[in-house]
Amino acid sequence: MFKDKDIRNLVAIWVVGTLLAFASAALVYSFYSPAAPGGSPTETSPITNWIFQPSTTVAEMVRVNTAWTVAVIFPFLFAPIITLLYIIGRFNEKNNPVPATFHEHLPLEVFWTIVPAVVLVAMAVPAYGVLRYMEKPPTKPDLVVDVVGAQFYWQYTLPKYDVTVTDEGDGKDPLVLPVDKAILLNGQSFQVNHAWWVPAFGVKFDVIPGRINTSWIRTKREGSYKGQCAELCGTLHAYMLIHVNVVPEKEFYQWLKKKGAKFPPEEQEYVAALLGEDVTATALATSTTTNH
Ligand SMILES: [Cu+2]
Repeated sequence: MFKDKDIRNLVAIWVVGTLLAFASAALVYSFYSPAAPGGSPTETSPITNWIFQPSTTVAEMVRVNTAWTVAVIFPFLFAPIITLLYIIGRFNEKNNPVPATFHEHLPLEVFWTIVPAVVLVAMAVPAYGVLRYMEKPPTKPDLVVDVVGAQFYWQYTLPKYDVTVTDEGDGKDPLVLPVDKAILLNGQSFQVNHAWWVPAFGVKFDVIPGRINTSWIRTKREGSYKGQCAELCGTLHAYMLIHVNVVPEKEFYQWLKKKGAKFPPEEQEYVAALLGEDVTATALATSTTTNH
């Protein structure tokens, strides 16, 4: 017969299920513990080599949101399984020869309608906050990068400097970006849909022929970041790897220079000073080129 003791046991089971859920969330969260100082952000231990250290606020928010979602939904994994095992043991024919005859239980029906509804809201509200933040690109970006997906490589153009790089997936010609700058990404595609996905940036956005999709990043740490096309786009989809080197501003300008960048007039003096060059020589060289 169903007794008060059974109610107590079932409540205990759900409490344990919830605790297990929060323990799982803490475990998920701990996998992302910040990289050691000076270590590469993509350096991972064997157990976490499928996870990248977050390098942007967006990626951190995604990480927290993942742990929170796990904490909220995992009771619904653990508790019903333990409940089922308890009921199989406690109420089988041998242990419970005279079954109870009651049908329906209004408070219980109300309880298990309201609780999942509350859980859905508890997941939706923070997730929507993250989504709104990641979908709001900076109004005055420090740098604009055109990201073009092709079959089967990535091409990046920095229109301000008239520099284009092609990442064939081998990492020989990576995209180089300055650290801690608001960077707007304009995504396009030549033939078919691709998705530019760099987990450490918390960015995965579709690049689609005939339209421009935008995303943005502001990285907190220097390092070599890796990503991958995340849209099944054809035979060599798996080889559309992404390589992004995030470097200090000076190194970024050195890279631009090596790539034959055309610096806009208002930036020339700043760049020359940063790179420790003779300002007048640079200005002279520019005026000579414009005269021709
Ligand atoms: Cu692709």
